[in-house]
Amino acid sequence: MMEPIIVTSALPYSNDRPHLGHLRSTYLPPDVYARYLRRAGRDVIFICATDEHGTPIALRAEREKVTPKAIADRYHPLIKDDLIRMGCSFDFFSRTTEKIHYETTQHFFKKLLKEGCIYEQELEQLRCPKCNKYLPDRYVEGTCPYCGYESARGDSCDSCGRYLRPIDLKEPKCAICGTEPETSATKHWFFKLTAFQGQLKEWLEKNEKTPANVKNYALGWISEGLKDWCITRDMQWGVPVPVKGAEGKAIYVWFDAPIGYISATKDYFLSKGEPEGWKRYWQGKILHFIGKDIIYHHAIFWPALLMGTDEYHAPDAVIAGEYLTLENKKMSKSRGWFIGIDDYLKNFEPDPMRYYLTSVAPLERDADFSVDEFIKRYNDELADVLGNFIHRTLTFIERFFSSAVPDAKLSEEDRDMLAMISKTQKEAALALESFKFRDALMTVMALAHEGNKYLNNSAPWAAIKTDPNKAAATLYTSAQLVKALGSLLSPFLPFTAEKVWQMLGIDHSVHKAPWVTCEEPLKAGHKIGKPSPLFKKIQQADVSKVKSDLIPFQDVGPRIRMDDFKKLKIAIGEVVKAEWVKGSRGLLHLEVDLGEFGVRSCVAGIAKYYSPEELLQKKIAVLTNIEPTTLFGLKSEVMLLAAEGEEKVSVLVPDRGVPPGSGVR
Ligand code: B3M
Ligand code: ZN
Repeated sequence: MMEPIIVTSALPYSNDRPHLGHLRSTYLPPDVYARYLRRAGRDVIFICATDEHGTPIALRAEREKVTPKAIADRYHPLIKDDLIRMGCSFDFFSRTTEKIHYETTQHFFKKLLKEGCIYEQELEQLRCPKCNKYLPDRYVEGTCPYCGYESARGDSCDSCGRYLRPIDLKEPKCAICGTEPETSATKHWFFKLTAFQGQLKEWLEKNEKTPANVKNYALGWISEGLKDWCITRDMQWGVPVPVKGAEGKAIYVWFDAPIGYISATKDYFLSKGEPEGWKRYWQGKILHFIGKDIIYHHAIFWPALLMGTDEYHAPDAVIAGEYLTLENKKMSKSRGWFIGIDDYLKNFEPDPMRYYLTSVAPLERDADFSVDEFIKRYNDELADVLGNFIHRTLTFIERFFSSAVPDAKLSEEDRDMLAMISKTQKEAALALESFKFRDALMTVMALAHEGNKYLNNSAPWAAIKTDPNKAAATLYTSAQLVKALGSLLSPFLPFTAEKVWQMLGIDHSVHKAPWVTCEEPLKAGHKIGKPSPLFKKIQQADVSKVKSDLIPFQDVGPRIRMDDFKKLKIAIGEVVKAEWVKGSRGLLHLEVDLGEFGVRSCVAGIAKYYSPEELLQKKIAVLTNIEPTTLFGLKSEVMLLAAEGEEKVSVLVPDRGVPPGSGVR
């Protein structure tokens, strides 16, 4: 019997929608892989779920004053929908708040306890005296002890990528109220990670499928020495710890999340009415696709848990996608510098992005998304090569041969061209089997390039008049190439591939056809469907629209609400008195007439740019509800607003005559 294979992608936290970085590292590669395996006739399932526990969700809930479950309920369908619309062909997409997940996680915990892999220990924890609660993981923010980054969180540092504990942070603060926490001892449960060092090392060294980036990181950590791992937290939200004396504690999210791979598989088979069906997959090949920031969790923690239970075997491969930058800058959700999948799909089809993200770089290298490069690849490769070849072939067959694949005597050149199909198929399959998705796609695209060249050289539009057999042979051959391209591109460009097969008049889905089908020729006389262009070229005139559709504002910082903007009371005032502030370096003292709000005093650091005379009688914009201060003994009640150019500074002057006191909105 064929070996069952389970493919998973990392479970997204259900507190935010996915963006292109997630797609590139975590969701697209396993989708391409699973799509290929299905067509290669393998017994594969592709499983995912939302990761609904932990401080990321609890904190967000706390800030919004709703329950964590409400946050999870809101994001689960959005995340699932974004990924599915992008073509991710999950067999099942579950949630870690399902009952089956709680049962499975608690079973794991109890089994590991029984096997002697879990022990209890008192531990110093941070506690917020004001919120009156313990502060696990992201409930604490502070300075990273390793790199000095000031916004490190209690579970990791975004700057140096290190795994942290709340007590490691320097200058810790409660993430909810900013209070400096106290320490207090509580009881916790630890997983004996240290006991698995040897086994993990052996597993990694022998593991042939796991790519080098993951292996090297993980072996490095093992050689530095592992520490036992605290797997419980003082918080309500999470899977309850299934032992006495653990009231008020939950299992740590990184203990339960990967177990979600198993419970989601169970959930899938429960939904099919085959409650035992999941087992064979977890006895078969296990392949996890993840982002590089969670290699530790998947190449150290998770395999050790699996080994410890004695019921499972460690994964056969952990494949980590590296980062994607946006226009060469790190993506950042908080600064608004990212492209959400949902935003992308508002204006574009999924396949061009799938093409770009797969072709731009191998998975184990960092890559950049640049709009210029996206347009270039779209136009030069998808439109000019692939789309053009397919469209010309089909329209010539329609025009010259009444939409029937012509019958012809083939030349050696035609046969050489046809031979490339089988070669391409084998090469692409080999690359796909070893997760070299870019190589596989490039191999298939090379076939399109060759086809395009062949069509140009054979010029059937001319040959039809002088040598009809040659035109027929060219188009017969080209039709086979089109069919093969549709077939071989199906893992990468699933929507396009289906359209190609439809236009060829093939009556079944390309996704259900065996992978080697591309080698079966369409018969002479086969009627094709109606051709239509696959990719409309992006014209020069549309480039700026594409840019504004895709690229977010540069670093505008966190968005504010209208309500917050309205708190700023800005008004126009006339400068009725202006003088230098004696003893200061750059200050002017102004008196500003604000009409019905009276004449107000303003001390402004603008003396380097304006003399008192220049400002006198000017109408300028000031913020009137700033906290008053005193500078050099002078009261400053309003704040002058000015534009800061690179070299010049300019006060803001209304363009038309408005009376002093006019509000600015
Ligand atoms: N939710 C972290 C992340 O989204 C986490 C992955 C869980 S995989 C078991 O990056
Ligand atoms: Zn607090």
